[in-house]
Amino acid sequence: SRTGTVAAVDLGATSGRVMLGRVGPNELALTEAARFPNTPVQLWEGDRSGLHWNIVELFRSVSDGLGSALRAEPGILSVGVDAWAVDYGLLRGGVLQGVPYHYRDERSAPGTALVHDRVTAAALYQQNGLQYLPFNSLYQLAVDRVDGRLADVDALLLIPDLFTYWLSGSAIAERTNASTTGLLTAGGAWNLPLIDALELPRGLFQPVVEAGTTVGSLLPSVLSQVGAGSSGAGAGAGAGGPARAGGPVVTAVGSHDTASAVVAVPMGSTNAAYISCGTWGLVGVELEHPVLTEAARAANFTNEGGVDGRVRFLHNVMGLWLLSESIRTWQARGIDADLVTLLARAEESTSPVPIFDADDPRFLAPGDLPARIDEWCAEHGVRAPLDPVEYVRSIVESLADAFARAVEAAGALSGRAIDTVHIVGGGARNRLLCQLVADRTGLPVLAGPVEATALGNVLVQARAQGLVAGDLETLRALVARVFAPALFEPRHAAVRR
Ligand code: LFR
Repeated sequence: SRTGTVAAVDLGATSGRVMLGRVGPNELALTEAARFPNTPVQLWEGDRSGLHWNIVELFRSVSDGLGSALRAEPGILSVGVDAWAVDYGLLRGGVLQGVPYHYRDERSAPGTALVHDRVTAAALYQQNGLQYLPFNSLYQLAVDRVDGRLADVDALLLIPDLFTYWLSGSAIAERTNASTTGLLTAGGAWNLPLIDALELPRGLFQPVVEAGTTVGSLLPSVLSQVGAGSSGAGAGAGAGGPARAGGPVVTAVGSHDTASAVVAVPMGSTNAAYISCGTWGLVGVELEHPVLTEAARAANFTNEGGVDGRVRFLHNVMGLWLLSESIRTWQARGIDADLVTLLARAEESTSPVPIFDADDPRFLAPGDLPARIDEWCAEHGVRAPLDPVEYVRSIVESLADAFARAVEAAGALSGRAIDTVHIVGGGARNRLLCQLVADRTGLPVLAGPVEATALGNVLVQARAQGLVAGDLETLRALVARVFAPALFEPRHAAVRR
């Protein structure tokens, strides 16, 4: 076996990055080639302002980032893209039609009734095992159909698949992310009876591929655009090992960012729970088979597709969005608010703060977040936080509370005796959060890696290239050796409300 380098494109709801992963039998190193903001944009649509992804700007950032990556390491073997779930672009004859919507856009509001009038929520859960989120693709598509946006299109590509298409020319639907549309069967095929029942055009849906599939090569037009003509990309045998003639291939990875993150959670046992904490806090366990009980549906637990056919049995908790959207609110008002400073002060403060329900759907939409916390407090007869430090502490305490409840539910619903909680993603950097999750669950918390999503993306590509071999447990053992997590022990027995 050999050592080689792959590039992971990882797009989150607030920022994206291109990471180089150098991988060998006993080696796993991650370096950042580029990092860029992902800022949504409001566009007037005749009677309201719609919230969209600035998708073309994002693609330019990705291309520039791949250019930097290829200059740093001309021998990159493969490129893979992961991004947030659910959202999609619509195409006609290979050309993007319209600007993809952001899942936080309010247009999807009527979608729930449109779908549930045809198929009940309980029947849907039996078929797709998904937790109810008002923006799941099938609800967005029901609205698009009624609004006429599906009339003249012939393909749907989920966000990472759209980037894969623009990089390689291949139109596919990677299975882990396709599972978040609500339109996939448990077996991983497009659910044609459901697609027909919702009167969605069958032709929109692209062939489902598994993570690890080579879908094509970087297009010559992309290579020349990034300043790495195919001669350049194929010629140099850089430090990463022999280059591929003709430039890197494009590999389907666990293209749902959460699926890639779960690949790199250094779990050592089936009794470990994970919290993939970025914009969202995805809390759950990995299973071999879905749990489709009425109790799981009532607790709003999802069975999303994982890499290697695993099931990501988890619940979406609001996540660091509560912090980022609060900061955005304060800054828009000219209040000098810096997250690092506020978190440091929140860690020192000891004054009791209100614990609100971080699961409340009122926190979904963009806008004044602190005002909605105030509203929740007023409705529940508790005092609202007084200043940004108290808000930050209140948010972190409330997230830890919601995480602990979700960990407990994940164990109970899946029949696992949870003994460890892993926190990966940006939240693993938040020491206050990690400690509070340990305290509230009464379980040891293992924090890190922060870049789990990029690592999972890299590892699936590396395995496809033969740089590493083995099942997810083998890959996780490698992560655990190289990125030893930080341990937070509970300071007291579990706090349960
Ligand atoms: C996390 C994530 C979640 C998904 C949400 C919306 O980035 O992908 O898993 O529920 O974003 O797509």
